[in-house]
Amino acid sequence: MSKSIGNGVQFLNRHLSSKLFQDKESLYPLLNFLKAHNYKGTTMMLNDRIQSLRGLQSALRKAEEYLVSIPEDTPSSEFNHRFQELGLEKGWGDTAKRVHDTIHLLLDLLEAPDPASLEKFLGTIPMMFNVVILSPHGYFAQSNVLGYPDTGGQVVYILDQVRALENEMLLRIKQQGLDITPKILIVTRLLPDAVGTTCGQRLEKVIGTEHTDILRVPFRTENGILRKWISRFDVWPYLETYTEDVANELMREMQTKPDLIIGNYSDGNLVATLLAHKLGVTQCTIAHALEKTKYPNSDIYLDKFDSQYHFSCQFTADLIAMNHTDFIITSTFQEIAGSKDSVGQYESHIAFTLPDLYRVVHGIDVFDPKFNIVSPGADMTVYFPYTETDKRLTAFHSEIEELLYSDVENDEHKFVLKDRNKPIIFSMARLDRVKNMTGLVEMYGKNAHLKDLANLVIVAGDHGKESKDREEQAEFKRMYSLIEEYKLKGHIRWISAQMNRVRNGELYRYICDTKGAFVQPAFYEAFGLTVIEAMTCGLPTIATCHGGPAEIIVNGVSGLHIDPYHSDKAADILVNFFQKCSEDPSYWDKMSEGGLKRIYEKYTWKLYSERLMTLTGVYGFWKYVSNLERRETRRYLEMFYALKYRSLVLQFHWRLTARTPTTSPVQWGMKRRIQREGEVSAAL
Ligand code: UDP
Ligand code: LCN
Repeated sequence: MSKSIGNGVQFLNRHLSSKLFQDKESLYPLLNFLKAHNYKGTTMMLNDRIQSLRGLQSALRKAEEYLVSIPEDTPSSEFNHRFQELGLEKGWGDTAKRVHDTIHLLLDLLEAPDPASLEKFLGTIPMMFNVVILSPHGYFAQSNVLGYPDTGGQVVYILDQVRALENEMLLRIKQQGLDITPKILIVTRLLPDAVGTTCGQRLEKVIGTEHTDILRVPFRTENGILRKWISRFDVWPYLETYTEDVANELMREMQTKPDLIIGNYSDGNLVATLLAHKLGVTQCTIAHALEKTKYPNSDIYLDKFDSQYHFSCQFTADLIAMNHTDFIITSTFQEIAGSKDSVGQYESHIAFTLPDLYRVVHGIDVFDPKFNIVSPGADMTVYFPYTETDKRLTAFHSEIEELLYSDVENDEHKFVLKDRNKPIIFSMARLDRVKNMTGLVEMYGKNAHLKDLANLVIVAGDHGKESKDREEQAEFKRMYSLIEEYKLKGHIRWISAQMNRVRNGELYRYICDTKGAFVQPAFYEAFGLTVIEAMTCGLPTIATCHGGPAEIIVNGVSGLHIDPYHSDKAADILVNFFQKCSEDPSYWDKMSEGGLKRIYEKYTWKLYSERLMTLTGVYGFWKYVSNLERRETRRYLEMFYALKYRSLVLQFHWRLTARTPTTSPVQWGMKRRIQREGEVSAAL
């Protein structure tokens, strides 16, 4: 049923528990799974003393008998020895009570498997100590990068995700009664030309964590290391060699195979696929934004797009990754299956044609149980409601006032607002065409009434240096010409990308003080972290109806929707909002409170990390028991990668080098492997 889409783990649990229920024999995979469990060679859960289901049941009963005879809070270290003789190793819990609960769950499962107990049990057993998170394209760093081309929500998402995940991992390891130090590595590209960022540093500790680092590995070619930043659309020729280098660096840093590999965006998902395939590790993919839906008709007009965007490589990589992965996390339902008026990002990969290249007839199944909606949140220490006055960062107010209102024009801000008393329409995004910041300026400029009611403040691009990004350059020009055309001086403030997140948090709240609103006008927004941030600060949010915000916001309850393709109507919605607020100030409060309520219900990192741990347990088990069934798909994907993806990357490289007879990074990588290993198939 379509309402089950994105609830894969629930379906899987039902399926698995009914399979386990078939007969006694079908419980053996569970027994073998628990026996195979180990960390760096040390057995956990069950040891060799347990050889049969009957043996397992009897050991569990004996353990239960013992546990009821001792105080609940007895540390498991006091009876580990005794349990080892029964066949039970560490991992069941840290106290008698917890060990008892886990044993009880397993006994229940052995008697009558049911989906809820299975999920709970698989979520409880220790399975996640070493995690690799891939996000190859730069800039990935903790400061001075946000707002740069290609550098936005994905970086924020991952940095928040690892903090939440590390906490949850530490908590569970403690509760499992284990003494293991977890490790999370975010793997990205090392950029020797790091332009004032830390992107040239091999290893960087993630602030606010104990066991998480950013590991940077460079893109390498026959001619040495690639020094400069390149657009995310141009990374394809480097990824195969990159994967090999990453595999080596990982072994160096972790000294063991990771338990989970998470890919981010198309490039990270492809590298995750190659690595998970090579190492036999559970894989999770997070798309963030599938470009096919962001650029309308990019499939059918491939020839128009390909020279600039190389979508032939990207869409092929996406198909490979989404089919190879064990599970997919999405931020919303619409990302998978769209709505009644729009096609979902994954849904658009079911069937499509890349003219002269290939036709996809069964690209992905949106009903596949690998799909799970697990929504991110905003860091609540940075983004909190404007009403929490004692937490407010008032020390930033003079800087924020300078940013918004000073008479000076410099590299940080252009144009001056003439009336400080009006509410502010605020927007902040990378200066990508899809973000449609210029569209917002045009919409505002065209509507005299709106200009009367509110000021416009946008944060986008960098006035201080010329952008290397093609789209950004074009948007810069258009922005200046619109400001001129609609005579917006005095009404608009155009601020350069703002990289201080903590101050940005206070900026959203400062806009609340003006009784303003956050407007997100994108033609398509895959999810939209700025929407979440604004709502978490209590700033009423008016956002695009194309993509994530359509689901994040319930129109009229937790914010408002606008359609950027109907900009006159969108401007009227804004006019209406500010008019209503001036007639009845409680309307502003209603939108602010509605937004906050929505956030607390659905968009927090705590909910996210609990879910991710459970998914890793269930899909790890599923991978173990279903290995055979998936062999055919894997062979097909290997073929698709070797015959299609590689040849597309080669063509891209030839275009790049204007058909000069240089060796492409792919050919070079292959040549090296052939020399070393004596066979081509080693590539995968
Ligand atoms: N951001 C920022 N400064 C800027 C522009 C963006 O800090 O000048 C942050 C913003 O607060 C958000 C992220 O970058 O956390 C953008 O994420 P979103 O999901 O809105 O868009 P993306 O850039 O990922 O497409
Ligand atoms: C990429 C995007 O384009 C945004 O819509 C998302 O919010 C961001 O990644 C985080 O997933």
